[in-house]
Amino acid sequence: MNHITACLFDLDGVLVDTAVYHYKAWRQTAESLGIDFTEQHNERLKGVSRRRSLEIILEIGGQTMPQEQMLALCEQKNTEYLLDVAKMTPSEILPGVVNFLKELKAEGLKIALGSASKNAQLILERTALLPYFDAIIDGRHVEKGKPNPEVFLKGAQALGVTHTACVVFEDAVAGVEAAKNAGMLCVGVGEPHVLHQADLVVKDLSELSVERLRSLERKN
Ligand code: B16
Ligand code: MG
Repeated sequence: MNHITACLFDLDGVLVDTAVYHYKAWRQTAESLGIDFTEQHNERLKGVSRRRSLEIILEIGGQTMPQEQMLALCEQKNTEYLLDVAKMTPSEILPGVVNFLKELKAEGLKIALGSASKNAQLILERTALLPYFDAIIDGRHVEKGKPNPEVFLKGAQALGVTHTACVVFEDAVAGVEAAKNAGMLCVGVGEPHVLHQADLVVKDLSELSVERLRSLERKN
């Protein structure tokens, strides 16, 4: 294992949590189709692209529809979702995030975003997190969703580092798989029994420090 010089962060569930806004907007879409979409169903959408999210909702309702209508519904959902994103402030940043990003910067580590969201840049702007990032790879730049490693490999490339110099921070099972498929170290943010493929699992970023990353590097 190389010396860690770069950190790749997932956005939703790691730096901020907009799952409740996604849920509100998707529930409206589902209701308009007569589909009962519960909070438990919403768990299946975490880390998944907008398009795939709609496919899952249709699967839940046992429905199919033409591509054009799917595109229109994705647009409509996104318009609703953006009404809530527009109201976001730095108060919605998850615990420990700002301190950890500041420490990484101070220690000279590079920082990139690796998110499925096409709204990632806007969310980073609303929460004042954008200045910490050296590169942003998001839903606008990738063709294959997680667990495909594309988003993290492109992140490493944008930072000019090799995959073995990267550690990924992820809250979704598909995201942890994407990191491992990229041959990178992965810190899971959430429950150890769910994110068991990660090299280390924390509740939130307040449990992390550069020293903890160094000890992870020594173990691998
Ligand atoms: P958008 P992440 C993901 O963000 C969310 O977890 C997921 O629920 C959402 O469907 C996806 O972004 C696409 O978002 O509709 O804004 O393009 O966890 O990869 O940062
Ligand atoms: Mg996530």
